[in-house]
Amino acid sequence: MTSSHDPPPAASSKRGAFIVLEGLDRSGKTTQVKLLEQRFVEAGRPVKMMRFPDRSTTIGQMIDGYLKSNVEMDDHVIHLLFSANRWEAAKHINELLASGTTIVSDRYFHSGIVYSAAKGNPSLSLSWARAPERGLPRPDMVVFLDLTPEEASKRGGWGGEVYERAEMQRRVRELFRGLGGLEGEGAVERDEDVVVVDAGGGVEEVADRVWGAVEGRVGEVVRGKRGNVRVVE
Ligand code: T5A
Repeated sequence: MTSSHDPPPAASSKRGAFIVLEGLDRSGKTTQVKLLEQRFVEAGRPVKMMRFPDRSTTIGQMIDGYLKSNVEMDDHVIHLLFSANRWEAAKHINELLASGTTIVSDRYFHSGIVYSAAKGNPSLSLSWARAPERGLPRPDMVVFLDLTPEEASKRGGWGGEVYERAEMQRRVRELFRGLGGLEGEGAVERDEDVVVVDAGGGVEEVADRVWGAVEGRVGEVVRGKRGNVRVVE
């Protein structure tokens, strides 16, 4: 059950909203994306849940092998595969949004740039990492579910994949908080699409915070105030 805030407003504009949830590994993204999807379903609004990486494609299977430490790859190569995995879905994303379907996505390109930059490879900066993402459909809002690596690691199943190490997760969190306008360690330029939401506490409590963060933006999209889908610049 979802509630405490108003449901998504009735549509007066044709296009759907594009909302992305980001966060550390095991921060509760999948749980919250499902609850957000349910909120739209209950309101009778067309909605589609997506997740990146999409491990079902050929490229996604290569990514899966890397994440499970079955294959080694150069940092730039795996970065470009993650990006290619989004480009595989770009046409479908645009079609869904244009047909009025709202997309709620479990990770998207901000994970791509932040996780790669968090590796500390001097030839893989945030700006280098962003280049292959340029031209992808741009989300209307990106919610970073903020949880400390210590709290995330207490949740089930942490530690099995290649980036699930405390130091890596700490750097990822700092970069995301920097993008969201909160104090981070390095000079990270504020990204106006990113908002930081506290992911601590119960599932329903977090769901209400997420909806509180996105409902205004969803309303703007359905009232036609945000125009057509823009692209990542
Ligand atoms: N990556 C990804 C890149 O490097 N570049 C990219 O471009 C992209 C897209 C895999 C890795 O790929 C990297 C980032 C990652 O390291 P993934 O498949 O999304 O990415 O893997 P995870 O982030 O680990 O995804 P998970 O599904 O495992 O975690 P979630 O979705 O964050 O968490 P969720 O909802 O499954 O919950 C985890 C556990 O916590 C419980 C749940 O029941 C579950 O057991 N839980 C809570 N417990 C207490 N309180 C709450 N509020 C809770 N919410 C959930």
